[in-house]
Amino acid sequence: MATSQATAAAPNDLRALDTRHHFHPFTDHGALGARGGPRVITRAEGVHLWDADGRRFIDAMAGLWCVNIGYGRRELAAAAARQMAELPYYNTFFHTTHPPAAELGRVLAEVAPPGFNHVFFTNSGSEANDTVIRMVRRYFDVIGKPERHVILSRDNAYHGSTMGAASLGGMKETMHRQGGLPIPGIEHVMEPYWYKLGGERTPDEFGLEAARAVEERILALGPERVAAFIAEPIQGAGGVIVPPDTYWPEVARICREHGVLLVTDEVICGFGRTGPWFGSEYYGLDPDLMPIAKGLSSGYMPIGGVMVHDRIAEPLLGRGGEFFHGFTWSGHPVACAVALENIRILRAEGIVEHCREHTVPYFQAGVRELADHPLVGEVRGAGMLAALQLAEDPATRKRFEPEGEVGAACRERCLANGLVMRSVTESMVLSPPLVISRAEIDEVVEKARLALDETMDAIARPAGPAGAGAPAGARG
Ligand code: PXG
Repeated sequence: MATSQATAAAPNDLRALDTRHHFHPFTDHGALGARGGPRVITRAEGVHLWDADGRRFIDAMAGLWCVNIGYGRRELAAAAARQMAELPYYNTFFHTTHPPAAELGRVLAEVAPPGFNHVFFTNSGSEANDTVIRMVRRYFDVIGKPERHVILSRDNAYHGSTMGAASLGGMKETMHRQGGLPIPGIEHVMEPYWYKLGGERTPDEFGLEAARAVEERILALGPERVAAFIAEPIQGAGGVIVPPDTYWPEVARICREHGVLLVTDEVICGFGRTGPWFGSEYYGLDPDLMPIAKGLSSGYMPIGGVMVHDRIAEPLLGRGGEFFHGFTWSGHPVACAVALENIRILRAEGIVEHCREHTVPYFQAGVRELADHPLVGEVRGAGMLAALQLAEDPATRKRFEPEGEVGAACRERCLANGLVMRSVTESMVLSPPLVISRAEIDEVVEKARLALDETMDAIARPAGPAGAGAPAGARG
């Protein structure tokens, strides 16, 4: 295999270089320096990663919830190379298109639920969600209801990091503390996180209560002012929050009754992550818009988009005139070619269906074996998403204080054992490639148990806090 200049350098030289020049996303650089600089990942194949020191990790996060097809599919590299040689770039403005954008639009309409026949291309999930804000407001202008501009979202939601997407997000204690967020016209309601917020109520009671919080806010604002409600079918970065069964049917009813558009953020849930192709299908939802990204290209190229239902597309395209919105790379030909090849392989090999029927039950049963661990208060999940909720006292759902330390310690124990599993405060989250095998799932579960045991030992040891040696941040 050809060795690039970067991978030829010694790991410590790379760490030093990186420390000198690289401003990382969501990173406390003080903490990064204290641990001696970043991990340097140089190679990946299937569900495994290798670092510059030659250590192997099993990637139970599929990168950042995105490498659905697994690493190392040479066909995707070949598709990119072919497209770069043929037409590396042209734009989709000014009454122009090119074969990869036109074909990807058709293929997306085939895999999406009925009625989703149009896509607006972006380069990321954040841009997709910024597009949602502009598109939803434009839609209500076009249909003569310009007062419907408020968008509802949820506490602790993650919808991206641009000004609009971060405002849609509900990360109040972190993201909204910086830079004057949220922007006006965005409101947040309770998330359906039973373990944390459910108190004495049953999950079903709490699910209804969380749904009715959406209705209460709509009524408080005045339904004639509310444009849309945006939510992930299952919250990912918030900690894999699977809502109680009562939640989604009630939210869908509420949106319908009050004329509020339903936007299901499919950036993580799309492309087989929850079992069916889209998380909306998992819950039988009938959304109006679906932002997508991540699994669209399995992370091999940056690309996202907003899938638009006919009932929204028709007024916007038919009588909306020009929508003053778009990006240089909207429908980038190389990104579209790679996404096309990704979807072609997912379909040709039946990866989504095989995963749903064979891998999901094995994965969900495997992670649920960890429910008996004394550190685990709850195991939740659906499809190829799961979370181990750590708790100081599982019997009473008592959470660790301060929030995040034990999760971060557990994450470090996972990494030390060659497992990539993220922590979101006290939720250890999993989102492996859809192509993971049963033996590899066994490896994940085994390593996760070992990390839990070691975390438990570290807490029990009086000298040294549980989080010692872990980065200070709760994100990891
Ligand atoms: N929506 C959802 C539901 C996401 O999870 C975005 C939008 C934004 O996508 P882009 O492509 O702009 O990043 C995301 C992204 C984490 C983590 O730590 C999660 C994401 C991104 C980075 C880190 O879990 N999700």
